[in-house]
Amino acid sequence: MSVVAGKRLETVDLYPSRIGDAPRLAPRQDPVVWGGPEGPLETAQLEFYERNGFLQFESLFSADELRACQEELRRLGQDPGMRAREETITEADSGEVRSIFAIHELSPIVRKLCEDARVVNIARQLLGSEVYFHQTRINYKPGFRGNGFYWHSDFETWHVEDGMPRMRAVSCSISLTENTEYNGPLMLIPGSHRKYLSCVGETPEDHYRQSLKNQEIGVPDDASLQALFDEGGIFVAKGGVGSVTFFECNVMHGSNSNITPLPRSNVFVVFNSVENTLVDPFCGLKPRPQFIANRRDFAPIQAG
Ligand code: 6CS
Ligand code: FE
Repeated sequence: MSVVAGKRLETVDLYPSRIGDAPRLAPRQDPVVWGGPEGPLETAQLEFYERNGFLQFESLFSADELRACQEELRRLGQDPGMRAREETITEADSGEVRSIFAIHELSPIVRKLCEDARVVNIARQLLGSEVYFHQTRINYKPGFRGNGFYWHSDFETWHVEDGMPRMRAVSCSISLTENTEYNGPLMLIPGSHRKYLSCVGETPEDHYRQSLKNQEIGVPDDASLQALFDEGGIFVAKGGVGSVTFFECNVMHGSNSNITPLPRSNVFVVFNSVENTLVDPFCGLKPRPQFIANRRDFAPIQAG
């Protein structure tokens, strides 16, 4: 339920999920590319993103530029004070640091990267508006015992648990380490963003305490995943330090665990359109904490 100018308006739920007793794949009801030719992306890139739901840039940043961020990643990962904070999520089994959320609030060095014009301007063009941070995080995926992330659509979670109304957000993954075929790179199903999978299974209270370590609710059933895979296959977002992958909020993605000695550590920045700010969660539960879903600061990012 959202309230506008004192009137209680029912916010229509265009993307219900976790309420039925059977999964359902339905066409998305939103554009994929909201903007036009104004911006850094060429027509061919916009068409590729429209069709596939992602765009990869081999070296949007140089390795030299990311040295300070890599050092910050090491410092934060080893800082006992950081470990104790609610923004830090640890691996269920090894206890190693898995993610640090709201990283743009906790590290001016990483914030500068998140606000870099090279990524903000691409997000503005894809979303057709000014943008703000919905969520930022570092996913460490440490070597030897870095757990994976099961297949999911981010939008399904952000809609149901955070109250994100429409599919008008984009994630940007910036590689701080080599992302190889063997150390748990991001995997995407091309074209899966064009269908919305309504999942089965009720959202538990404080679901994030479990889902950020190992998501089991709001994930695709085997038959739906098979159908999406049969249609689009799997793209593996391999890349060196400084490679960047933009992926649409509803694209089905996941990543395997990492048993190699090589960490796969990326900064993830989620840009949301300022026209798509959060309303009450559609699951009817209390909103997730601010460090996971920004529902306070919708000021447009001033790109650096
Ligand atoms: O729930 C979320 O917002 C987080 N969960 C996953 C698996 N991807 C997006 C985000 O990090
Ligand atoms: Fe995700």
